[in-house]
Amino acid sequence: MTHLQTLWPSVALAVLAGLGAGAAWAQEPPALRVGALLWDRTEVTVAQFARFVQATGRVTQAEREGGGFEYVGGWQRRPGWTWRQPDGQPVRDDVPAVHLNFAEAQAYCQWRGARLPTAAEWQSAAYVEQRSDPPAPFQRARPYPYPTGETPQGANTSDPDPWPRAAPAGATAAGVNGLFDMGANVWEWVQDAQGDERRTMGGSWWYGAHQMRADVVAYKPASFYAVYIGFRCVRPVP
Ligand SMILES: [Ca+2]
Repeated sequence: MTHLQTLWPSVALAVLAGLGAGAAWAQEPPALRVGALLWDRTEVTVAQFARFVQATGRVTQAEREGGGFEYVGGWQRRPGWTWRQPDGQPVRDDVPAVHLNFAEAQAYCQWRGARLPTAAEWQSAAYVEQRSDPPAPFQRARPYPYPTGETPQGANTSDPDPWPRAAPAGATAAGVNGLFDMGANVWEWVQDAQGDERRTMGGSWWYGAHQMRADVVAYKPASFYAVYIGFRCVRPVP
């Protein structure tokens, strides 16, 4: 590979930004079209959330309150565990941003000109293949029991797999509609409310594959934050 080819992605983005396409556009995370929406292809990462914090100065509730939570025979607060360091240790910046409550997830999406999906939108994208010519084994218009397809294979659950904790973006198998980690890795906040609680979708690396299924209904207090809860954003197709 030549030096020029190696530089191509960053040069292309820098040139486009310089031409007035806009830095915000250049920094949009990879997205895929499903129906009328563009979906973040992966859960929002530490690197992506860092841009929001850099731009807004936002300090999260987990940071203010001394760290996020992990479930070990009950919810335990973990000092120093925040979106910057989900497990309290320096990490690569393409793991999911977690320890974020519903309002923080929503604020991030709004900053990007996007929003959190609804549960119905999320389920449509996660379980019903909508690409016109999907790669095998996926078939257009077919509903699947798991966001990974007919089986949960390739997802990051608590079942044996290469990832003891959260997996980096794009490391697991691409699922229905080409999206990564709709099933497992981290739970994903969506808009649907029940009193002071908000719904979370898809299960996480802490759970077995059953939590990835479409009939699972899970709500959490909107002000809660934990090592297993992240999110992704959607926006209308321009
Ligand atoms: Ca997920």
